[in-house]
Amino acid sequence: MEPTDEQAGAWTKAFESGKFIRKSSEFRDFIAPNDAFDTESQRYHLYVSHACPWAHRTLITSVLLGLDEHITFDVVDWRMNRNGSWSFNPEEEGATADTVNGETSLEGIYNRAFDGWKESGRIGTVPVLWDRKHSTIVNNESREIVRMFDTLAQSGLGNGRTLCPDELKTDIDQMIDANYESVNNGVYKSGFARTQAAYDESVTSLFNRLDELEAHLEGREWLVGDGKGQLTEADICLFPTLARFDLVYVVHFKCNLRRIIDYPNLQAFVERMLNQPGIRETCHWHHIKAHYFWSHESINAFRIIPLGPLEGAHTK
Ligand SMILES: N[C@@H](CCC(=O)N[C@@H](CS)C(=O)NCC(=O)O)C(=O)O
Repeated sequence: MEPTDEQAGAWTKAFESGKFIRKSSEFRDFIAPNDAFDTESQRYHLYVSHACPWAHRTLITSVLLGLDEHITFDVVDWRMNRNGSWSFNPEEEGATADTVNGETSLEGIYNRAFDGWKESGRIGTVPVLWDRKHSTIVNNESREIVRMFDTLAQSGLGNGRTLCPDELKTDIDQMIDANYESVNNGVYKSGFARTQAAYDESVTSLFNRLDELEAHLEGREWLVGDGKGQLTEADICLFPTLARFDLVYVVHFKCNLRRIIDYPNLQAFVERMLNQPGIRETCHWHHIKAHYFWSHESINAFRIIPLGPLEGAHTK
């Protein structure tokens, strides 16, 4: 997807002001019954990094919807190379080979789906949802992959559960939107800010939103729904960021006004999520911690990985 002139202008302004700008995802097809990307078992394959909060959303969704037997996945090495690319390294604990296409790097997957990808200077991100049938990428935007997994589950492949009931869809989307810029992307904007003003702005809005969420979760278990709420996509989209917060973002991205452990309701939310069957197994703390501190030389030149913290989601 090429940016419009208007977007390009806005990006230039944001770049000059020292702000971190996330590029939009390129592949935006959807799985739908009887469509080009039909709902079929064992047809789709995920490429993920266990370090990546966006990819983590898709694995959690697959587990909660009981899609594990229907969607296969491979895991890249936690080391992201200097140019921002991912590779496959089955020698690394918790990582795998590319079992579908036999590529050694994620770039190879993007190149298969998009002729001239390598020459385009783009960098392939995780997660990637691959279609074995058409040998192409269906989608590389986590929020949309999460939503289309619900479609797969509704077609009878999953355990009968939905994480996006029709009556809650508007509230779920509003909650995901409200957390995206301030929290999910907010930690990155804080960490990669190149001016004091850009950093101050991101950290302030990040913690304002965390304060709001702390208040919102008073007497509730989940973000959306009546009473104590019910587990939905809104929780899945927030959790990976909160789970990485004390372990990585507080130090590495300088998000240090408070820790999640200092927010009783947010900490209880993280623990509640970790206690859902199968979710703890999706949290690979070594991949998470080592990835960030090792990969971002621009903000951690000597790649020193801190020893702590002693307490946090990773110890629960
Ligand atoms: N909007 C995408 C963002 C995905 C993303 O940025 N993934 C990161 C890992 S956390 C990545 O692969 N980055 C590679 C790079 O930017 O070089 C989504 O939500 O799926």
